[in-house]
Amino acid sequence: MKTGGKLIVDALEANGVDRMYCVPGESYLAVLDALHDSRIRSIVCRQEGGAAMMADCHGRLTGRPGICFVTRGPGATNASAGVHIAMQDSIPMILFIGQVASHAKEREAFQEVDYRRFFGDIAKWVVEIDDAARIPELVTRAFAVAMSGRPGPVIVSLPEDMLTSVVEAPAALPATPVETRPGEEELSKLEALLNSAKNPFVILGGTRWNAEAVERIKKISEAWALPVGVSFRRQMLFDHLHENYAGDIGIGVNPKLAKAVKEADLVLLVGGRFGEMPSSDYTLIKSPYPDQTLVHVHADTSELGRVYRPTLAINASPAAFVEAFAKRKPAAKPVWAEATKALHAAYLEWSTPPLTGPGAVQMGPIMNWLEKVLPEDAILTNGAGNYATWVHRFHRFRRFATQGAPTSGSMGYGTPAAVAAKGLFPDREVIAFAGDGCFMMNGQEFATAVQYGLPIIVIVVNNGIYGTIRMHQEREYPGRVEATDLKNPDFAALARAYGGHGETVRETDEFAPAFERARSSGKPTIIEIKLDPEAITPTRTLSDIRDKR
Ligand SMILES: Cc1ncc(C[n+]2csc(CCOP(=O)(O)OP(=O)(O)O)c2C)c(N)n1
Repeated sequence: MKTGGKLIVDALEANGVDRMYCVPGESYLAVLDALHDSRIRSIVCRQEGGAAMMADCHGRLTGRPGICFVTRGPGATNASAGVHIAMQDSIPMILFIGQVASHAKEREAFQEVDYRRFFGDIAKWVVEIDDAARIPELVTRAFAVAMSGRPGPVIVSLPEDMLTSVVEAPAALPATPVETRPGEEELSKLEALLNSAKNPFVILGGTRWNAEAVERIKKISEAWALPVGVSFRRQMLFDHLHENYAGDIGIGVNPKLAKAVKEADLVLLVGGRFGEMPSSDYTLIKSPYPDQTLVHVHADTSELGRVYRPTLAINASPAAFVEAFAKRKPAAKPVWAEATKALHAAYLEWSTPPLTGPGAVQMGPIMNWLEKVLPEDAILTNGAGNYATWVHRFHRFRRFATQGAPTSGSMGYGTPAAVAAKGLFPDREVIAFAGDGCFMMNGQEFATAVQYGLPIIVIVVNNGIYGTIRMHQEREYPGRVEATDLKNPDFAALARAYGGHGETVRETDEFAPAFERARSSGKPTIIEIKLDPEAITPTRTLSDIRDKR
């Protein structure tokens, strides 16, 4: 006989969980009590949005569901920011919510929310467990749903009286992973299409990749001399210094790369959905009928034909697909080999930062310096804002599990994501990039880094504005600035107030020593870079945009 709380913790342990991210609530005290005697580590956060983003980054870097616990009502609604990210990004995650007791349900009791309706459009599955005896079944199913097909967030609602009830229940068994493999027939069709193509192009995206799969797609690209691009914020899927790497197809795509995708006769899309952002509003590949011959590989049948009608649909996870296709070799030396090299040269040129720009701090040389000193396995995280361009365009990602960036374009992600990443990989360097606006959305999780002794480095690129929106505002409504100016705290002092290390960079040359001091401090650090708001993009100033120069 066990309590519901104990059964939850047992089911988590059976599924290999070693940590969970939470903000406590009186609604799930029975789970916290059971955790007290378990091997699972609870990482207590400062706001549920941050906790859910940590769980998302956990899922992103490990492929296993990140686990998050929050309380009902306000806890759940705060956490929804992270749930939406996991949904759009196809990340496995499970959010457990303490729910009101059964006798109070349907009366709009204190903090009562109907989670099936609230999360209806932003979660993969929502379940409320009314009978504690069914916890082993339903929690294990939550793992299976979160990880299978197109991964995503699952919500498990836990009525308070269910958690304290004492029942007899079967022992939980771990979820059995489902692999989706391509058939030989599809592989032969793809082989034939590639053998008759003139200028094919490969796009990698989505999730259900791993380090081995990333190595395999590299070998495939070498065997076939294929140019490879990555979808928006999926840069960790291909070594940027490999001679077949063509660049990232995201916001502000390299025009030469966009042209290559548009003019390709065959596009092999592995894993991603190639949504609105990477497709430049469905112009690089037209929806629903592409100009190119499209081969779409996806682990979920419902994604095949949803946005684009493919010539050939292959229902397989990226990892299973590359394993199977690695055995196929070209019939003759590919005619496009030289074009592939030219695309990489274009990428190298595109990813070389400008050395000058307005103001006393130049981001170009700072990025160049970071490229020299950051190890290949460093993990970089960010949220949303124009500052992210510096990371996406100029950081050359080399390996799998080195990126934490939401394709949903959510601000506030970088700091909590870095906390989760550093906890998972304490021996690796973890750098969060944030704008001043972005940092202030979940900057309180810096306290979590301090509490757990996780020496992340947060680089706050402070231009005193919600820069992206100011840029759009100046372009669409020149000179009519409204609601985009920010008065910020002293970020270095804020870091010190939290118990971390703080640095302020007012000139370019101050960055390198500040970064080295951050490294040797052994503490979580904020490095504030005071960036001139005119430096709104690597190549254009705010005034240029306003004056349409
Ligand atoms: C949660 C959330 N709220 C609002 C937005 C809209 N938005 C996109 S970028 C941006 C401004 C980002 O400002 P900052 O972090 O200071 O970076 P900057 O653009 O100035 O480099 C805003 C408000 C968003 N993407 N996500």
